[in-house]
Amino acid sequence: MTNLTERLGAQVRTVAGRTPENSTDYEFWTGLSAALIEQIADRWEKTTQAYAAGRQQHYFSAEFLMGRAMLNNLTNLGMVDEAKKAVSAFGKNLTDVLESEHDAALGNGGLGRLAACFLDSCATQDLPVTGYGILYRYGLFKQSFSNGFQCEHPDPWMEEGYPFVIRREEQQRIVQFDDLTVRAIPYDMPITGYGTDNVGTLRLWKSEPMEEFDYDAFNSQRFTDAIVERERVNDLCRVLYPNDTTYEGKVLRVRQQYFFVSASLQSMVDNFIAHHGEDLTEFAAYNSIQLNDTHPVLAIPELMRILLDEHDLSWEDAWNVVTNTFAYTNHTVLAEALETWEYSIFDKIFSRVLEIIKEIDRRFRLELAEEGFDQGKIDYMAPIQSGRIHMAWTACYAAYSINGVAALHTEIIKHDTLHDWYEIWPEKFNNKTNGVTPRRWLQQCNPRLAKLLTRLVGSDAWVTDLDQLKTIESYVSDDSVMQELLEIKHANKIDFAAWIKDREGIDISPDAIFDVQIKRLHEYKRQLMNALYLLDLYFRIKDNPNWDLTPRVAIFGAKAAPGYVRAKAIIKLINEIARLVNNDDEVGDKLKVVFVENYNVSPAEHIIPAADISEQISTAGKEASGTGNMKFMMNGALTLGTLDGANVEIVEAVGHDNAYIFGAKVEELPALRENYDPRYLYETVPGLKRTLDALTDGTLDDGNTGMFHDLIRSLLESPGYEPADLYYVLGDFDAYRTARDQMAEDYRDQLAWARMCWINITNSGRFSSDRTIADYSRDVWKLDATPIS
Ligand code: 26Q
Repeated sequence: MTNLTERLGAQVRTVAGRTPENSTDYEFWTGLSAALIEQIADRWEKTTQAYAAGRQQHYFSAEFLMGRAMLNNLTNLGMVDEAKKAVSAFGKNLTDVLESEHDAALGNGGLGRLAACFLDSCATQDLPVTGYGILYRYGLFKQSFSNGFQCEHPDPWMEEGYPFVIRREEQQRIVQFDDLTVRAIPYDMPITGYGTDNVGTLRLWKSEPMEEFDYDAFNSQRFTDAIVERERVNDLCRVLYPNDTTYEGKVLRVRQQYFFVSASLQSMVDNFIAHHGEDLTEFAAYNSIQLNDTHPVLAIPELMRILLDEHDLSWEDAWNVVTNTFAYTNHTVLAEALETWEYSIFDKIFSRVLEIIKEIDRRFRLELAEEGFDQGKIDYMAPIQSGRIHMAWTACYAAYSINGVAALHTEIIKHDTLHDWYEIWPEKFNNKTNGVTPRRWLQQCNPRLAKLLTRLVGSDAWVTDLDQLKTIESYVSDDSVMQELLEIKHANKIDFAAWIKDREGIDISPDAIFDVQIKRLHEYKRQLMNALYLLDLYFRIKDNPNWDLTPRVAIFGAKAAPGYVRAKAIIKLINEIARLVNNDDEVGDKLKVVFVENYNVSPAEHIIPAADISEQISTAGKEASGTGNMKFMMNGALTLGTLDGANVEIVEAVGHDNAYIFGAKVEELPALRENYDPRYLYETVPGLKRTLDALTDGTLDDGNTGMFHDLIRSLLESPGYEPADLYYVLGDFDAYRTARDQMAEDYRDQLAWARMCWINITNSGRFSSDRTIADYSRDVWKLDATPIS
């Protein structure tokens, strides 16, 4: 069959067991997915075979935050219009069908979404790169609010079937723990690229019991033991850990890590032997592995184990392979996020791996002692230290490349977090500023703007070469184009207002400034400072009911780790502020506060194209890069932010006139901290006292939990082990307010505003993940493009 309508009809019948006319949107989604897989099957196999024969890159990540797959695949294959027609032939609407897809939320936030953008860019550039991770049965928890408090619910995202992963039964491997043996079954997801026949792969591993049923045990008194044993294995991949900052030493988590790296390495080694023979000393000539943070660092001792125990290499030969195979990306400078594991855990569940780590540690100590380093330094840097295994230290020792994710962040790891390693091995360190895919984050989520860009560029070349946008920067002085840009943003805001009305039941005016902060909830990201600004603004409106201010809508989206009490308090606070503000008739449309429930990839695709302001207000030095900041920029929102992470490079690209930058700089903070007195600011900064007092004087209600008192305490009192207001919220508050007030004034001049937006859009080229991947590929991975046609 050639016609998509016919194929779709047949697929829907197969899935639904009834006529397409009476099938649901979700059944259409399933049917359309099947038609899509059918379309790419042959090319996918051809790509896999082509990549298997040459030098390959492998991206190891505990998280891939893929979001929805359908629109991305349809766009990449140039099938959107065809799909629209096919779906409407049965009286359905493609938008509804697309909206019925679940998000694959196999990640927490930035790190997992970065991995997804990278796969998109690798496929688009025909690069032989494969992703490896875990097929979690439950993705990141679903969030709901109950009386303003966050509640968490499981997300069984593929329970109703998910056609975009294919089980590869015949490629299963066995992963051996001391106390447990499991089968690892790969589920492969095709990764299509834009304008190419190549189809890459994301390989997600699922754990299963060695035998489906232990019949002997079932047929005896040990029936329940057999069930428990089965569940122990199934538990392995059951859930994604929802912490994205504070490290938690859970045994199940380290099992997950070992499970997926062991299975992945086995399949890589087998592939090497099949194509290049038994001499594994050549392994690194054909394979390189990027470690997405420390979560897959166990791959280092595990590859040693495979080479030593299963292929009889000498320690020296094996270590030579390993140190030419691994590259490590660091994503954080927060001390509490650095992964270390208790020695005794390793001893219990993979003692052979521990033995190997001990030998790595012994040789490390020897090597440094020979170089004349003092014992204190050696003890600090060694992989094993006071009964704990340091994953980052191990990675730094073994990896041939160590990179940060934005220029500022790389400087910080070189001179602070990892400075001892930098002193010894400066040549390993490099920067790879993050990027985001312009396919999903511009072309697909903002079709109106995409159309304008294509018209002005003269083609869709910008979709795979975002630097092309620079060539249309000069339209900044063409008022009719600027007018068109304003109309596009306005139309996006109308769509978004309807989406919010439907989802949250709140009316917002598309004429207001849409001021957005969407990201995980963390104290360093300072959603609290944003909330305090809104409360202060509310009081100023109440003081001055005739104030002719530009109407504002503050939009939040954020999940808090379930155990992060203070983050959950901030969510409750924002919801209470929303309740206060949104129900005050005197305030009306001047200010609305919206907290989007269950923020995820697909809500982001609705929010970002409608945003006017991108809040990027982390304490300087704390946000490694940020990637939301880049998505907003591409869609013509202005950054209101600190000089942190990639904001620094965004300002470099657009100039200070086209962003709102405020607050303490990273190099100023130590001196500012010396005599820092948040209580004095509380007393003296106009409006601050009344705003903070409102948290505890009955204006806002924390449901008698005491959580708002705790927030105040965190700002004003030191618990002893850390200073008061660790994230400098009160220190930056006044500068933040000034910048944000100024922004709202500037918004009145719409043409001038449009020009700033245009400069942002047309200078966003360097924040395409295509640029990031080209950099990795050239400097670190040493890969050649491998087009199949
Ligand atoms: C570690 C141990 C145990 C359980 C969970 C974790 C864990 C899981 C996820 C630790 C960290 C994460 C995620 C971190 C993350 O998303 N970092 C962000 O990475 C982005 C991509 O580089 C950057 O843009 C952000 O600045 C950074 O915060």
